Amino acid sequence: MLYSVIIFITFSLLSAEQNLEQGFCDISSNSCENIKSNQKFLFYDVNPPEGFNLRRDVYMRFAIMLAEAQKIGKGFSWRLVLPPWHRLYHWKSETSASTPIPWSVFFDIDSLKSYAPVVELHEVFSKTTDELLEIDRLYVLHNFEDAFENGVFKEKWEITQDCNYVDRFWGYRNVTVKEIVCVKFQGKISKLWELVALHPLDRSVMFSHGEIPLHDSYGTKSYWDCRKSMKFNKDLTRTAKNFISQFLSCKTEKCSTYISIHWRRQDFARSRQRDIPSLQGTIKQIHKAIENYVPNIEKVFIASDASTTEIKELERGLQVLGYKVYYYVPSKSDLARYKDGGVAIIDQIICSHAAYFIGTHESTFTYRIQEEREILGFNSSTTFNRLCPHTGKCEKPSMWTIVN
Ligand SMILES: Nc1nc2c(ncn2[C@@H]2O[C@H](COP(=O)(O)OP(=O)(O)OP(=O)(O)O)[C@@H](O)[C@H]2O)c(=O)[nH]1
Ligand SMILES: *[C@@H]1O[C@H](CO)[C@@H](O)[C@H](O)[C@H]1NC(C)=O
Ligand SMILES: *[C@@H]1O[C@H](CO)[C@@H](O)[C@H](O)[C@H]1NC(C)=O
Ligand SMILES: [Mg+2]
Repeated sequence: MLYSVIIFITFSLLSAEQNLEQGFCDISSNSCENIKSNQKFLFYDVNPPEGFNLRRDVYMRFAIMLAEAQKIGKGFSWRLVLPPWHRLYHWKSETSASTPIPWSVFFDIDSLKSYAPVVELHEVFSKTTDELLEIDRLYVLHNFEDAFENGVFKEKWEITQDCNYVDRFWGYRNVTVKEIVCVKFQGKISKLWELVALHPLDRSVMFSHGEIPLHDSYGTKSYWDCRKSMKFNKDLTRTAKNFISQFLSCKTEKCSTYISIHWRRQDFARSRQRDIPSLQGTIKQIHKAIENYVPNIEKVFIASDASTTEIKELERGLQVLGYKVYYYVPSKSDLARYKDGGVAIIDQIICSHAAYFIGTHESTFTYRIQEEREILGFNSSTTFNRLCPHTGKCEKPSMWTIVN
């Protein structure tokens, strides 16, 4: 399926190049400029309420879509534009509120580029001679009302008349679009090539609600190759490593000196009370895990979005049992530099290197730590552990182990 679509795209690319050789392209648009550089741009955005870590998964779907197509298509010219980070629901501090943040603040762009053909939006801006960046076509994706037709899930899409796109364009006012197409969509992400192929002359397309298409295959080698390329920004890694060596007495990748906990609170504690323990329950479970699995450890690192009051209470409870408790509190200047997103990543890196990790059930923040530990080569039994509710069942987390 993917194969036939790629052939179609290659054809359309050829015809555009022939047009160029014959010396015409649409002067009224800036497509001449783009044809010259022979690059086409694929933009996307994600449903505004989604958090940082779910967005990382959406990125992987698109990055894999382009990387796989690039493997097959000769002269592949699409570039994935990294959508700037803007006004995320969980980002409460002032430093994160104002301007859209490029991916380089959080990730190692060279490493991303080593896996997939990606560019930052500011790189696209710098190639745009007009004052306005005008995207050729925006596909606004939305779900079918009923995912199951006669009880079966079928991949499909359908162009519809109406849909809402409240202009956001990652917070930029100087980005706009020529045409908007509304599409009901369900299925794997590579199926988006069918939409792209509808208008072979488009040089730039955008998909809104990028979270709707699914991974072509989750947990495969391609998945992990892409995941491994998502290295963090070097400053963030250095800051996390300094903390680990200074406070947690470890200078190696796989530490044996501390245990780490991701204690997800806030909206999670409110909406998923049945899945998480009380504060006292959390203390007991940490104590029990240490006794059972890493009895020589006395240092506990806590990553959490809890209020300071709650964290202090957890700290006191653990201190009473004889543990030393650590958590990362950014200085004012670190917060200004790394923003809420970077601070959360530093928490994730510190959790990743611990001898033993306990996460929060079905938190994507926890999932990303688990993947990081798989990449570091920890025994999976030290990674796929969760805090359990006070009563009722406590299913073990699914083990998504690495494929090299
Ligand atoms: N610094 C820090 N921030 C956290 C921590 N846990 C959660 N957060 C913040 O809260 C956000 C959590 O949202 P998501 O990234 O979507 O992850 P999630 O809400 O746990 O998972 P889902 O809602 O199921 O997708 C993070 O992006 C952080 O901004 C933590 O341990 N440390
Ligand atoms: C749009 O505005 C931003 C600043 O708000 C600027 O950096 C960027 O270059 C502008 N884009 C274009 C195409 O002029
Ligand atoms: C991983 O840990 C488990 C439980 O401690 C142990 O049984 C298993 O042998 C370990 N696996 C490896 C590959 O070390
Ligand atoms: Mg979330």
